[in-house]
Amino acid sequence: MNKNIADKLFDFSIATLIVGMGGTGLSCARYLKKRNCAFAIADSRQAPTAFECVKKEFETSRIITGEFDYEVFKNYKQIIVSPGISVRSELFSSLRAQGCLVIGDIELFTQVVEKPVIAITGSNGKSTVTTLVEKIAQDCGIKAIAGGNLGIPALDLLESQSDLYILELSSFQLETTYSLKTIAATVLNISEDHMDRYTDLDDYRQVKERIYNNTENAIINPQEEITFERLKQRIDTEEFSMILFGEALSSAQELNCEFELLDGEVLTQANKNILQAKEIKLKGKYNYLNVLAALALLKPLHLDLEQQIESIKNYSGLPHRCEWVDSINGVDFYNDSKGTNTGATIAAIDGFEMNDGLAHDKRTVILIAGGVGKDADFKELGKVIKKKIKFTILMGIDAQQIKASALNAGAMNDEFYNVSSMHDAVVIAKGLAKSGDVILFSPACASFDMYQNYMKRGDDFKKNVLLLTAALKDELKNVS
Ligand code: UMA
Ligand code: ADP
Repeated sequence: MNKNIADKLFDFSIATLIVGMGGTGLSCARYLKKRNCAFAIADSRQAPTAFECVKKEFETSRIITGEFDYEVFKNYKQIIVSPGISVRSELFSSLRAQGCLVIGDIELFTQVVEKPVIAITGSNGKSTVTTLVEKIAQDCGIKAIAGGNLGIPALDLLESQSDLYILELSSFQLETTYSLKTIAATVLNISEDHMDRYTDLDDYRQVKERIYNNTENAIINPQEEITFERLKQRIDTEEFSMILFGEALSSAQELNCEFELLDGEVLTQANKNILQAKEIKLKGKYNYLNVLAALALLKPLHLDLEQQIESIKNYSGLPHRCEWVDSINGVDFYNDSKGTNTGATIAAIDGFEMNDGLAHDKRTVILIAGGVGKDADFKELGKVIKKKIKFTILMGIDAQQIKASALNAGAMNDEFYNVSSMHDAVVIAKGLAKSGDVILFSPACASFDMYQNYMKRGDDFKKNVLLLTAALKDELKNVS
């Protein structure tokens, strides 16, 4: 941690620059206005979407659009940068060198929040765990609210005057956070993502690990070995406890996980069975681990176990995460549009193996994937496709990279189809499917080559599936 920055408090009497006019920028502007802190707001787009709204709502503030200019920015001694903008550029390095405080909205939130905070990061499962922790806490009678990367910007959460804040944090947000204090924090898992913003996987991992600075309880899956080892080294010099969750390992590797998944079927706490996987609506091994992580994060609150278990049983997950869409002629369609990196898509594919007890040599999954790969290495996904996928339908700008990785792993050329629209992807997938097959849309890529965001992309998949299944159901009716 950079001690100098962590010790520096935000000063509401100094004119501040907000960079980025998206959800984060607007939330910061509203918060500073409420605190009577003067600010300017900048966006590198000439005409950002929120421009008119910003002009109306913050009429006395300076609005700066177009390419970022050091000569303009250097007039501000405090800058709050939105997560989509990298602070590793020369511009921000120069500003920091001038003594300028460059932070993100999470740092400001941290400095003003007065109630306990739980923080969650990781490459996959963040939103699922964050919303599950929120639901369990609420069902146990706590006034709790979740936000951050999940959607509601952190500073907006303060309006709710909650007693517990649960933050989903991205690596981008952690880059500009210095003094976060939490009662529990976790890096759920690490797999390649956002490689267009980091030098390598360890650079990305180390940014994620900042979430453990100043936590009372570090929650970790010991199978995330690099992070686990680093935490073990820190425990001698920093004051925190470690709470472990994960799959039960062979006795030789016994690590004493307090929250454990036994044989992929039973969830235990301190060696006592607390829940059967089949009682949980979320499916797949990765989701059972998500449940264990949620319980571990909540442990410091000493909630009633039975109430927590009831709450978990009633949780049916978020849309766009392995969401069942429809079924026709024995073929099920699943929307996993939030599968935006290879780790997520591999977990989703493996989830079907767990759900139905299907051996993948039967290869019943037809995968629709592709989009913006964010400089990812698709090698592992290629191997999984070769081993476990019957046919793969690809679209988007990095489609060919996925195909090349699978071919390298030994997959056959005639198992691949290239399409340029979601409509074609769905129709071709259905044409290839036999009764008992699953059509899984899990792109392993970001959406912005074809869609505004992953939600619009998932909605388009669902729309196309439902149009197709409605037409096929009509046909069946007419025949009978
Ligand atoms: N902008 C510039 N210059 C740039 C890049 C962006 O001026 O070089 C401007 C854009 O023109 C736009 C604004 O910045 O007006 C957008 O800011 P932003 O990209 O930081 O996005 P926000 O709307 O503030 O949303 C952010 C998170 N987005 C990103 O990290 C990219 C949202 O996470 C988060 O929900 C929100 O803050 C509230 O905390 C989304 C996301 O995609 C879901 N996150 C990534 C992920 O989950 O993988 C990290
Ligand atoms: P995030 O917020 O980190 O993107 P989500 O909870 O939204 O994570 O899940 C996104 C996708 O990641 C899911 O649809 C699923 O494919 C995959 N996923 C969820 N949890 C895990 C996990 N623990 N490990 C690996 N993949 C996961």
